[in-house]
Amino acid sequence: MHSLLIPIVALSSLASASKQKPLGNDASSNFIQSSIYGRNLDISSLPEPVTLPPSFRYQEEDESLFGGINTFAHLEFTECTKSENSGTFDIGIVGHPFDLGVTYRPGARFGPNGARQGARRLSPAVGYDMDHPGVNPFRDWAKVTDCGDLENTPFDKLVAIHELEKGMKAINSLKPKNESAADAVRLITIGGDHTITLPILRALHSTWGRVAVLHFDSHLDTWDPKQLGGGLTKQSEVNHGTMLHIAHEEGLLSNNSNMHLGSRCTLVDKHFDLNNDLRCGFSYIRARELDKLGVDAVVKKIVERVGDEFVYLSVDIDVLDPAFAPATGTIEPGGWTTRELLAIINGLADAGLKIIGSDVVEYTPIYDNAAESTGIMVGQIIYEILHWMIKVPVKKPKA
Ligand SMILES: [Mn+2]
Repeated sequence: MHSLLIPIVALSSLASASKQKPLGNDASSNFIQSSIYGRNLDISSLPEPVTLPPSFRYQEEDESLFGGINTFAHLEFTECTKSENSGTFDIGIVGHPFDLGVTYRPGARFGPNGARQGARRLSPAVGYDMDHPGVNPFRDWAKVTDCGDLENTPFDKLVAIHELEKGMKAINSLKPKNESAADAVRLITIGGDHTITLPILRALHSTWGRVAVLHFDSHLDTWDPKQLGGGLTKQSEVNHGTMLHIAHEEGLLSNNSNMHLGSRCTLVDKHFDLNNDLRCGFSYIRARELDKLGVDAVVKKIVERVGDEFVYLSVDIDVLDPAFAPATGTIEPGGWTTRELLAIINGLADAGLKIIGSDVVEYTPIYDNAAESTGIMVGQIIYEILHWMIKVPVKKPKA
């Protein structure tokens, strides 16, 4: 109570002082009179409920930054797996709370909610930014929604992966809201460990066919299950280091246009890992090459390789240096900065690469710091990907 009174007293004495002794000319006097210092501020006279002045208010449908139930960037929630919601949105943010496929630190199942917490400061009401002049990706041609998280069992890895695939297929079968702009809904998935890319690619295959995977990751994730996990059981074969190998074996990947970006991992074998990676249709740009090439040359190399193919973007946040993304399962020092990653994604959007879907995976909130550095960064990456999808509407291949 006491602390509340002090500023009010201070403000009123300032106000009366300015009335008695106007500062300078009339203009500056009017300026002060029209500011909060020119009035006798009396909290008891404020209208109930207290509301912000119009310049600070969001549109009627917006939640305030702290009001309502938390969704990604305060977007509307849609039950995207339900067929009755066909034609109601164009781009969905969907969570996969799954981490049964990790080899080191567990906990990525809490990533989707952590990312929503990290994205609290983003909102359709303040959707413009200085790097994308004139574009608010939440209020452009596309209706963007938060689809919530997909059900999956914590008791059985293979069943869970099947459930994720089923959920993604259900969403993928919906018609978009703006069919004149794009003829399929597109999804940005929040992981979850990196295993989830496999059920996603399986679900998208019927719509897009083989896709070029742009894989931002410190690791290769094309390891042969026999090499990583020993191939002991079906359960052990599928994990967050083998899913791209399996996706290749299943014919889900482009023959020769896939790329790893930001690679710098340890290898199990002197030759086998890289040979198998090449066999799976990947080339790579190592993390350390960025310093010599620069962002523009990296973008150019990617564009030349991918060309006109449909692109699936998979961002494992361990592509970043642990300084920027400490809250992840399998850390590798020596990675890219957040600014470099965002600039590369922005460059790919400007080049018009045809992005058909995306995921941002391996965020494990329990290892984040008190400043939520990693969670906020995940939100920002998704915002950048959203700009890409808005900029490049994609048509399905003709049957
Ligand atoms: Mn990975």
